[in-house]
Amino acid sequence: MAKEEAMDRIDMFVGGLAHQPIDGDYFETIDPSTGRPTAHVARGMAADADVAVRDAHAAQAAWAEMNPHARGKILRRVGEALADHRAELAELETRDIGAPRQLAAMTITGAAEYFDYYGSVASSVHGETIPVRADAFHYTVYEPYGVVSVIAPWNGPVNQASRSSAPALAAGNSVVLKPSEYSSMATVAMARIAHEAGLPAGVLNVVTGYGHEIGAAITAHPLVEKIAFTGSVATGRVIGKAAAERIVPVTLELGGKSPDIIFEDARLDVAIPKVLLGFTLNSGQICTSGTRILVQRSIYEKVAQMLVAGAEKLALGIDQPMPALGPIANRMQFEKVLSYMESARKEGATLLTGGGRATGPGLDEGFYVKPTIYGDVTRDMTIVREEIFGPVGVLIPFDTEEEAIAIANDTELGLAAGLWSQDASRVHRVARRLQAGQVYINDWHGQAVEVPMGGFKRSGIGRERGLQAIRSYMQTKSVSQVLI
Ligand code: TXE
Repeated sequence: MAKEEAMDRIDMFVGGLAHQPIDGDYFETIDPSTGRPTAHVARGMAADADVAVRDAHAAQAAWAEMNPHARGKILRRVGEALADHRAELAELETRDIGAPRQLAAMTITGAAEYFDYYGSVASSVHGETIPVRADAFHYTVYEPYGVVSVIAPWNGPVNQASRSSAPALAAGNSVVLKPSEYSSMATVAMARIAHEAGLPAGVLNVVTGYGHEIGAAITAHPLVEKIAFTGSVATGRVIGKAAAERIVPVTLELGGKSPDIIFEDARLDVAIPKVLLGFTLNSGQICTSGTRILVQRSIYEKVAQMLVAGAEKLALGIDQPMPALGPIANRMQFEKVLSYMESARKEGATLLTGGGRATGPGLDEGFYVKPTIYGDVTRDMTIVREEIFGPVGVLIPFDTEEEAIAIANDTELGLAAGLWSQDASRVHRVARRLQAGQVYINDWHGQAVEVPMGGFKRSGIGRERGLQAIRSYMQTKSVSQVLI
């Protein structure tokens, strides 16, 4: 069939080479902006995982022995190469997940920054000497674990894969990386580009396929010594159990239902566009999306009107400039978002704008939904409690600071939180009491590669980004000597 022949075939990338699945199976992926098949992706199984982990294991010792400055230099070159291939990678990312082209390009720049930053700090993270007694010498050395499995989600494939892989590699580990079955193309290309830029064969391998097949296999493999997972709470629990079974450390970066609190003294001209971006960027498919919007009652009506007006102006389509929304990244998630909208209707929330599938020229065949805002919600509604992972915000009024904090913390999740106020005491007083791994003040999505991120409560274990992340890919050895 002519259409079939035109589709890309995506193989894995193992030991510096394209790796075809041993069973010979491929599965079809769909371009969410058109609903049409876009590639055949290798369906890796346990035997492929075994090859990848063994190759990673074989390559790791020499990588770890390399002087950290030289290792860092290679990683910085990888960062440059990713930036140089930004257009190619962004195009694949748009086909993988429907990210608008401008946004896709920005996330690739972010991925390149991870390699640049961790390449720069590779030789600066080191142990210490510990004075105990005059006749003894104690020091610590930070050593890599060995092979790290990185399991990535589909909402920002190359960026999230880089967020875990770059510090793991900088620490001297080798990596077996599994992208989501919905978004493999750009990640495989990234590994090839990294290899061409000088990363030795076997140091970064990409295996593709389903989570319960090759994902489970790279989690359970006896040569894997650390796991880094980004994804849903439910799958995080499965990975955590698998890690416990083998007693290997695990970083879990899971979901969120983050509160964004607007106090009556907020600068609304600055706040409104950022609050909107907070729950609509990447069509709301960001773990740190600010989806519970708490508004002080005196400004509630005004804020609701401004947000609705802003949401109604947002353009949809992959070729539209930022802050446009692309489609939802895959059919499963598209149906999930629509089902949350249905639950909102059944449970009696008031639809202020949006709701349902977005249609129009260029949109009808893709998985587009309208940016959506609900009012009159109660704290027990499904859309208030669960992560939707779509461009859906709920408005919740509050009267006092105390009440805002109580509502904000009334969730099992604790990834991010934010507040808008010009009161310099209040912002830090409230920030201290918010149960979240990161707090934005007069900003949203204001993260940086140098600043740790991760979850309180059920939003995860451990931290990505910053120096804390590179340390989490190293284990401490204490050496003690008596001076005889
Ligand atoms: O995630 P999964 P899904 C949330 C979001 C979304 C929901 C489900 O709410 O609706 O998760 O998305 C791999 N062993 N987030 O189903 O299952 C899988 O192949 C090993 C939040 O896509 O968590 C993929 O590579 N691996 C989030 C990765 O896990 C397994 C980002 C994530 O898939 C596995 C994405 C197994 N048994 C979704 N099962 C965030 N926090 O950013 C699956 N996988």
